[in-house]
Amino acid sequence: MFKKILIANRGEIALRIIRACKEMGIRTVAAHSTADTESLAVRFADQAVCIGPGEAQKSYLKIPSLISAAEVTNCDAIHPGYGFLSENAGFAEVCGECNITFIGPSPESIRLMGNKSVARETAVKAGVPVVPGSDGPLEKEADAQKFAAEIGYPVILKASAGGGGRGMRIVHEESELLDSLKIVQAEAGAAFGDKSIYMEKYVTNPRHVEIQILGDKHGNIVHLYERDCSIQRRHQKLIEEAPSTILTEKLREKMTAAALGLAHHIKYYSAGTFEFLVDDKGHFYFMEMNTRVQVEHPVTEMITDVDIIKEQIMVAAGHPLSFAQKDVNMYGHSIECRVNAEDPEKFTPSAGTIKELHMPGGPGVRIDSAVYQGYKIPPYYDSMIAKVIVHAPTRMDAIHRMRRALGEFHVEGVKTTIPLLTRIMHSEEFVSGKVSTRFIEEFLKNVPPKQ
Ligand code: MV4
Repeated sequence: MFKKILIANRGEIALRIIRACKEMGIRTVAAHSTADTESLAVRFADQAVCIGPGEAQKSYLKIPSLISAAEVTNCDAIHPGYGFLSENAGFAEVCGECNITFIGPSPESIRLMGNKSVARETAVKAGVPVVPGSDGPLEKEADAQKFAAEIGYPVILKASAGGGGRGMRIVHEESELLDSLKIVQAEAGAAFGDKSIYMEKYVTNPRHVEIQILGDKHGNIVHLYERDCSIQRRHQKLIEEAPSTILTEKLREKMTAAALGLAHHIKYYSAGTFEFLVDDKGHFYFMEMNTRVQVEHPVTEMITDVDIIKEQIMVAAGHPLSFAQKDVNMYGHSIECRVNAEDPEKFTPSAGTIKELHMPGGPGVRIDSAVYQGYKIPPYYDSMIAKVIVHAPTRMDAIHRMRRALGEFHVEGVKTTIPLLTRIMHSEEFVSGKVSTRFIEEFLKNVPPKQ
């Protein structure tokens, strides 16, 4: 097993990894920016190394600084968390060359799934359903017109190097197609240095359902069921839950089998997530794969009792998974609310100092957070200050528990999304399980903001 792990991340996920390491008897080094000197990760890790200034480009994204930090502190592995370098194949490769284990999948898996067009073609080869669309990137304008006419409008243009909602555009009719193509190409070139674009039929009002998997380096792969992440705004998830209210047992079996098939096809190891769209007829389509641990992983931990971070560390060290598929059960219902420090109506960040803080507790409530009373939120990073995760026997019990937990959450000094989350937890739409990727848009339209 590893003796010491460098954590190449910050905030609640850095703390989550430190907690797993402590329980496993592994020492930790927090690599941090000057903006995070007062962070709980720095305080709770065994050691800390400053790797640069607040701007992520000069610290959390700076590969040479992270490798040096790992070398001078004698770390034998690096955990990248999510975001930052977690899906950077080059970083995973450099770690390997320096004899430091990257706690994640192989660089080849990251590269393969990082190109969304290649990921789509790979899914097709593995027999996993995808939305009708172009086989590979669009080469010529005429191809784009031909494909769109074949599959029918609306279509969606996506940058091969995009993902997570970045670099995509919906096209409603033929007259918009060529202009849209040029815009997405230019945007993709500027943002990713890769202008290649592919096309899909646009699925209206879908649900976002993802399947969590875990694989080891011996070819064992298990799934940990699904998460429904349909409640998002501008591709930022607000609420996640498991199980999904729209999966029948039959559909769940098909989707988990598809995820396992694709994972075996690419010889995947570590934690990973297959993202699917599900339409109102119960058809599901592979969208993309996330080759990292995700923000919303606690929802899965609550319903399965599997510690995803510990398993990720174990398999990175070459150990087999500690359990088999037959040992995994799903029980009860879990909901996660992301609490962001932002104006909940305008969704603009609200930086500042947390003057007063009380976080919820009690039965079935888990808080993943790295803030404390007196903490000054740095302006450089995302605005999430806590995740409130509940677990209860039924979905309605979980909703009651989340209402209770949000009611106990008290923050002063910064505006948060707690009032919006509370309103959603009390809304008929959420309670009835009729969520979709248009939920927030419709919700904010129908329910005027409280004065
Ligand atoms: C789509 C789609 C409809 N049709 N693809 C957004 C994130 C990225 N992973 C894929 N996304 C979408 N791809 C087709 N062919 C709609 C979305 C989408 C979406 C998906 C999940 C959750 C929220 C969303 C919000 C807008 C668009």
